[in-house]
Amino acid sequence: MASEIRFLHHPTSQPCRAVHQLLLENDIPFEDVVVNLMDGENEQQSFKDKYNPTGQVPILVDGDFVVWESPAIAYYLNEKFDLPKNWFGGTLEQRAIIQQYCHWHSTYLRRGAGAFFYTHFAECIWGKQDYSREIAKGRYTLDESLEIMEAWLNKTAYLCGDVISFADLLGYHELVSHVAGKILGEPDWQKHPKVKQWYDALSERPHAQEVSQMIFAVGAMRLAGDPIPMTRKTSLAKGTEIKPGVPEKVG
Ligand SMILES: N[C@@H](CCC(=O)N[C@@H](CS)C(=O)NCC(=O)O)C(=O)O
Repeated sequence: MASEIRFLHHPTSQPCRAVHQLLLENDIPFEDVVVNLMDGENEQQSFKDKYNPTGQVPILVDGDFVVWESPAIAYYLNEKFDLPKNWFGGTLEQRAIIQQYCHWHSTYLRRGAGAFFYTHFAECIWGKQDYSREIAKGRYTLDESLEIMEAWLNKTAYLCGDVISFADLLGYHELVSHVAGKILGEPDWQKHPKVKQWYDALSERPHAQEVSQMIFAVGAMRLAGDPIPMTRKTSLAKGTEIKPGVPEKVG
């Protein structure tokens, strides 16, 4: 019997949660491997050599085969386990639109993660300083993304049509972090009612809450003013930095 696939992830990570939910919703058996992003396990050269040169999660290991980047992992699962057609599209057009979303997601909505990262994690890593420019940049990208999502959701119930696809899990879990960290709230929902309706529907899906437990706990800790025990130097959202300059404290 083939050995189980291994899913390397961290529950605070948006793309990890999207893949995690796909695995659970489809009853795919897997070994659950949490990578300790908090102390930089993923920054060890041995980790990068073995799994992913970027040091990021999620990562999927299937025997000798390793794949990273959440849409690529989800696509691999879709093909390997012959998942229902809704996840990656049943027609050429649906497949193209879902791919379109995945590319848009990583260059637009994902970059908005800076608003959450710099509000809640940066101080724990680099100490108190002015992160307002980074937060503003993330916030701007997030607002633009919400506008685009609202327009899509005005036409169809889900981001890529009338059935749920992997695009929805990606988009949903990106917003979950912002909700947990109170970056997004009532004024945003009022401006984007279709996004809110979609977000609420996604929240009702099996496993949506289960995979989001830790990010809500982390959001609550930060809002209570508690520091997160995180010492590593790299960003949770690489590429969101306005300038790579890191204060001396990092040492
Ligand atoms: N484009 C990647 C993004 C992955 C990503 O941003 N992973 C973050 C967690 S949310 C990470 O592993 N960060 C660790 C680090 O940068 O040190 C995907 O979709 O899989």
